[in-house]
Amino acid sequence: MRYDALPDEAVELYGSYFSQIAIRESSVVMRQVRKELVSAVESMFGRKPRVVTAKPKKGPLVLLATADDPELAGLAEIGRLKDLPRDGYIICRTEQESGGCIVAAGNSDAGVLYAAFHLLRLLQTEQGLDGLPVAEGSPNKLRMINQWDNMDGSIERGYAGQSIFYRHDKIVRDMTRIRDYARLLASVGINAISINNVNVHRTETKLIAAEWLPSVAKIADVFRGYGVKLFLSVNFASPIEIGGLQTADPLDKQVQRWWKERAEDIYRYIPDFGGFLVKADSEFRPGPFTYGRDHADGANMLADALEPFGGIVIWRCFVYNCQQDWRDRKTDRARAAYDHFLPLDGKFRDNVILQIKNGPMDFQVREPVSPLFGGLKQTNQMLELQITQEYTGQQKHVCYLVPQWKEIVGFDTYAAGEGSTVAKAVSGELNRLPLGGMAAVSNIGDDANWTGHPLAQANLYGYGRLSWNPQLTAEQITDEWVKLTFGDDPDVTETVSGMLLRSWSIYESYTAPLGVGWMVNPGHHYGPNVDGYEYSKWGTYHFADSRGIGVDRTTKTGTGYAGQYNEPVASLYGSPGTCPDELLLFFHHVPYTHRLKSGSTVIQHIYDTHFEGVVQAEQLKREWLTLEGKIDPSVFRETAERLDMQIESAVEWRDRINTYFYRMSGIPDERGRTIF
Ligand code: BDP
Repeated sequence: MRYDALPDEAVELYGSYFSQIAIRESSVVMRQVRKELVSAVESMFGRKPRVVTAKPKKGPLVLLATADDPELAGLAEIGRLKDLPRDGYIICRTEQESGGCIVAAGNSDAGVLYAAFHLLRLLQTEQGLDGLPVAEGSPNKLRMINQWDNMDGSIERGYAGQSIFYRHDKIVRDMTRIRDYARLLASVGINAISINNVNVHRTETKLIAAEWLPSVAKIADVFRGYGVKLFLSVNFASPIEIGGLQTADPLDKQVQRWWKERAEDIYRYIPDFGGFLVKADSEFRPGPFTYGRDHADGANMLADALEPFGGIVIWRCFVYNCQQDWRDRKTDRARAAYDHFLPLDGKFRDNVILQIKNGPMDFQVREPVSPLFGGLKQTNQMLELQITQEYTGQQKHVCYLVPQWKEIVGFDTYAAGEGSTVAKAVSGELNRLPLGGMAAVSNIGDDANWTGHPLAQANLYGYGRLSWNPQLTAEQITDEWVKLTFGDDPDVTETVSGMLLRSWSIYESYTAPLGVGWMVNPGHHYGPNVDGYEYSKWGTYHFADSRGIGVDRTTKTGTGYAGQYNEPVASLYGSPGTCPDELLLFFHHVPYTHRLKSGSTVIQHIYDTHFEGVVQAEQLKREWLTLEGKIDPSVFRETAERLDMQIESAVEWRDRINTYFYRMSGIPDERGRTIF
């Protein structure tokens, strides 16, 4: 959204079209389309366009309209809109006698907005308009952001400053930053946001009460202009905490009535309110289990309250026992989501969506994909990703997650034979379900650059683009972001793209090996601590001893988790001979001398990747330094500083992990490098 001045050639080619814009401001969204386009055109072409509400007799011009607009009558291309989803659009060029016209038409106002952003992106990445016509629509009905913001201004797992929504237990008055956020989310196709932490504490519980609803409505007004629906995370125990009731039992008539009244209140203030996001019976949060009810009882009760208004319930599947006995090798946290939710398949109302974390544990650098995606057949589902880098370097390390997310959405669940990808399961296509999509935990705060690490912006951008179109490749998304952010100097684009695309695998190489996860400091989760989570109650173990390491999750001798997958995946993961190297220790307990498919032993792999990881982190820094003078000086400096922190931390990871496993196994490094 820099809208830098275009090169003369582009101004020459397209300037005349963009001298006139025809748009009817029939809604708040269309007003924002007009504003966005006018300011972008002014800044890119160096002059303000003339704005008209009806197509003038003579062109050239840019015409933006919804499908039903009479101005579009007779345009052949427009017919294609009916095959696209509600937020779909087409952009085409017509050359008429009266002059050329670029048409950006959407099935809805939001579609026109996305078309406008698409058009601007083409100009800014200097792709020009030769690729027109384009016709796009997203398979995902919901493309959502979850803020984990608290009203005191802090952000759970936030690494980029304080909340832009709250300060000192109040909603901010100045909404400028929120408006900018809405713009940037809409520019990549996001259409829903929940604005408070899934851990809903006392203060935030009141967001659904009359005291706060007028202010929440103001935030909703801002997002509405950009086609983004507002959701709130709710506390399942609200009827007790703020309703004065004795119980929150979902089958209790008073409780049901209480929630219905809350829904009525909310919709009075926010007529297009999206609905509730719920974390229940998880990590000390209240839920239906307290009353001997299941999660379908809980979700359906809220769904019934919202249904008359078109609202939905997004119910999280991150439900597990966080107080389990670490001495019990059979209890497996990885099994929990599937064990809890699969038996409830088909029992949820149509306006309930289950939101499932990408993996069975918790956003580790490497996990298998949750087997629930391939298990649920009759329940709306949504994929939950984490943009904020809780376990992936906390925005001090560069760790570009789009390649990880691509693997996740492309994972084949075999639920209905080959090709049953997670992307198809969550869009609803696989099981012909009405609702679905993707959600991700935001990585922004009030830092001037939004994300702390300047390169972490690529994760937010990438998530939006991928949730709009899961078919885009990581390379395409990266190329777009780098060009939009830094311009198109090939030295810069090649270097930054290369750094981003390798960064996840570099981070993985110096952290927990072979999918075992969890070797982080407890609590804050930054930096190495091999046994930090080993003897605690969180269900997060690696079982390393002097002979071997890894968690036996096979059906024969282990926890049985591998059996939650459909065939052939269950068998693939179920045997150490076929299990992919990168997930070996997630599924199997093996001796240090076990030979990987790569040819290396487990212990030698640990040494090699940890030495090499530091070399690679240093290489990232060297590459970045070659860009001095070609990048905005403050961005250059901030990134260089963070790369130094990354190297320092990678060295610590290398030394701790290598030393630990050298001492545990007593096996020296084949290459004789120094291990302490
Ligand atoms: C974990 C976080 C914790 C969240 C929890 C969740 O450590 O702060 O509350 O996930 O997703 O990753 O509910």
